Amino acid sequence: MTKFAGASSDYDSAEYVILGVPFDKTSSFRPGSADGPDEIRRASYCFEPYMMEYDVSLLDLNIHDMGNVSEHSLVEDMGKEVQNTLMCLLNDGKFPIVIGGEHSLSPYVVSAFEDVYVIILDAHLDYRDEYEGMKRSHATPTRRISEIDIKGLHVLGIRSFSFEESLIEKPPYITTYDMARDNDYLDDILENIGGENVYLSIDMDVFDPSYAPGVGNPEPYGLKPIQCKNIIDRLSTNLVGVDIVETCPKYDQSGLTSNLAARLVYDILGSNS
Ligand SMILES: [Mn+2]
Repeated sequence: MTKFAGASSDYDSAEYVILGVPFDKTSSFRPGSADGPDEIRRASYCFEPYMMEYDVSLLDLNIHDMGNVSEHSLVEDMGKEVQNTLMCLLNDGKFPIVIGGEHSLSPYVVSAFEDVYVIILDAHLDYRDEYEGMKRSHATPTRRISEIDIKGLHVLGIRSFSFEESLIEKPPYITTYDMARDNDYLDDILENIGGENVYLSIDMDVFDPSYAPGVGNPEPYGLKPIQCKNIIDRLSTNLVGVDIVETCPKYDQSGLTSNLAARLVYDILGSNS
């Protein structure tokens, strides 16, 4: 397996640990995100290790790539392995960077943390209680995360939800921000979070499909990559873990989506270090 660029540390000395989750079994429209982790690793060699905006080199950071979790047919089995692995990582004081894989993995990752705010970047609200008969699905992660004991939840980039979701009364700590129209959103969120720990989940479909065409459910009118980078830079050392999900290489002929996903990993490392 190709390791993520610059991930040359052994586990014990690593501060950051990259974990792939090659799972897409609940994808309803365009499956293929199971190939995301390895494609993002390949794309990671596109960039200079030195990150000019942070004045730090990837090669000076302690990063370990522990490879992928096993392949599973059932979302519950994938979840069990992801959650157990994350508990070990957090117990060992690591900063996990989880690359997917479909969005169903995120609640399992979040449930391993204590006392975090969660920020989700996604085109879709994903607040259904179940989808196609499944409680654990790529279409329900926001709902499942809202049921975990967390400090608060902000969902940004939303431009799609179902009629049924529009009728559900959402807990007051869930706020959705239309980033294209509300420029004050980030100040509000940072004020709400204060100096607390933040877990960030990035669904690649939050970006406009012109920047990230290779996703399961592309949704027009999305974010520019620089908007996401601004969020990462503002969160910076508040971050304690991230996932980057839904990169689907089969629909990514240009390679732009895996390229952007890999660059986000660089930015998270650079901004947090
Ligand atoms: Mn989505």
